[in-house]
Amino acid sequence: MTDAAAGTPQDHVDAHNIQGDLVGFNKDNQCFVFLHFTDQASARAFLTSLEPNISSAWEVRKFNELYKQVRAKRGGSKGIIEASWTNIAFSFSGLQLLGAPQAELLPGEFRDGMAARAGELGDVDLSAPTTWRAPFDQPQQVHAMVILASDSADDLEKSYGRLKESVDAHQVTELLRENGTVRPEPHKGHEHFGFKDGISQPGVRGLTRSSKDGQDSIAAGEFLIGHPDQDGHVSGQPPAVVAPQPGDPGYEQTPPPPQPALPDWTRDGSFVVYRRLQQDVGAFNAFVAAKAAELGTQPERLGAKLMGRWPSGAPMEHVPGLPHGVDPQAADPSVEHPEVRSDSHVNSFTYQQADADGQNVPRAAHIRKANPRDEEPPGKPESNRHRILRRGIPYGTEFQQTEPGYDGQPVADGRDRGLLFVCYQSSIARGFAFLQQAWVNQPDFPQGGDGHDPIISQSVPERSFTLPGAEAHLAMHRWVFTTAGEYFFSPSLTALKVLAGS
Ligand code: N7H
Repeated sequence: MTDAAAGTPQDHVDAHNIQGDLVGFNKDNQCFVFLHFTDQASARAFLTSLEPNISSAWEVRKFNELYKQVRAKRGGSKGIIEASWTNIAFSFSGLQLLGAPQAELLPGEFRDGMAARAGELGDVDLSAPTTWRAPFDQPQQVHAMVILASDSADDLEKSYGRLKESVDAHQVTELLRENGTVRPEPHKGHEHFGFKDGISQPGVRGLTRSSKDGQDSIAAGEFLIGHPDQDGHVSGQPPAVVAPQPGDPGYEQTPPPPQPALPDWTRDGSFVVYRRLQQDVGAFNAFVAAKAAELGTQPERLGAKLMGRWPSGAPMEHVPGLPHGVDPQAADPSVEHPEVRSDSHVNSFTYQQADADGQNVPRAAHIRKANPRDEEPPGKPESNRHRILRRGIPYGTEFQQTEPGYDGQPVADGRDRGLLFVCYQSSIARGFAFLQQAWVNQPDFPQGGDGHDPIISQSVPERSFTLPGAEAHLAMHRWVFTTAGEYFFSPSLTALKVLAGS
């Protein structure tokens, strides 16, 4: 296993100054509380009261390491050591109200917000912002998102109670509370479609260790402002402009306007995408069952082809150490070989050498679209310029086998379930928005006719998916709908003091 936290002196990241969810709260219970501030003075007073409770990346990382050690020593996981965490992030309107210096220099997509960029994300018709849950149908209202996370539901309520006291004492309005919980056993760690999630995460050089073999250690500047990125360029700084010379292409043209540097206080901060994604489990299951019967295959195998992993999380690609006779795309290899789900195997695969044509993992499968790894195009260096840190959690009730699909109709709370998707990156344009627009929603990425991401692509009512081997092109409906979302900024702990005016 690699020690990615080590890095070189240039990779040093001050974990005490970074909010903790960037390294991953990993809690069974979380809530997202969306706030509206009345005026600058009361917003700053609220922030001053909250600031001592904000958990740093150092605390969360230390706790997570200790938790792992204690669990390995004692076995089992329940109740060994526990902690509750609090973080806060702001929308552009929230930063403006707080009087954040030079806020106008923040990137355009962040200033506009997710709803205003719905067209480029494919959030139209059933995913259009006009259909989003309040208050996200009026996005300027949402000034801040507080994230609370605890091991137990009781502890989460205690944290929420403390937050509520502070909210009420400072004339802050709570607009909405969204609750996320991991699914009950035996589905813990699995999303509502039944797949194990949270397996493949990049390590952040200078901050987190890679916990699994085959997991890339990515430059901190891909996730945090003010650090070298994968190309060695400091995130948030304008790219070096090389003046064109006579004879260079474009010499006669007017050069593009220089890109300003982000304000100093953004250093050690990160942009956060919050997206409430509703999952129509009935429709997904019905599609997989009907298509599998048509193609003469097992529903579980077809579902795994759409995802790129088996529901257990086992890879569909062959991984080192798996016996040669085993074909991981024919049946879940972890049934016979549970070790394939261990840290040394579960993420240890690439695509280009062994599976360029997608016979094992189709090129449009969710995990391959969202992270093509070494696949050409786009190639590993380019793939690694579009990595995100996923920190989401499921919401909603358990699906009952007798439930029908949503059929485009509004869904009552008892049947509303999905993912509170959260991800961190130093540039939303290059991170989440790029993935959604340029790869996931594009049927010709990575190659002509590969199809749409069957899980999260938006925009088109009829989507297609090319299944090599079966030589089938599957027409798919949509099973994931955007029902709310916003872009936020998670400032450093030092910047929180600046924003609080202290
Ligand atoms: Fe996805 N799911 O639970 O079914 N995702 N995702 N995702 N996703 C992944 O490898 C899922 C969403 C990525 O490095 C797994 O950790 C669902 C969005 C990326 O190999 C599973 C939803 C975006 C990866 C799911 C959803 C991404 C990934 C396999 C929405 C970004 C890592 C487990 C309802 C735009 C790929 C794992 C890699 C993996 C699910 C949303 C991105 C099971 C249900 C919006 C980068």
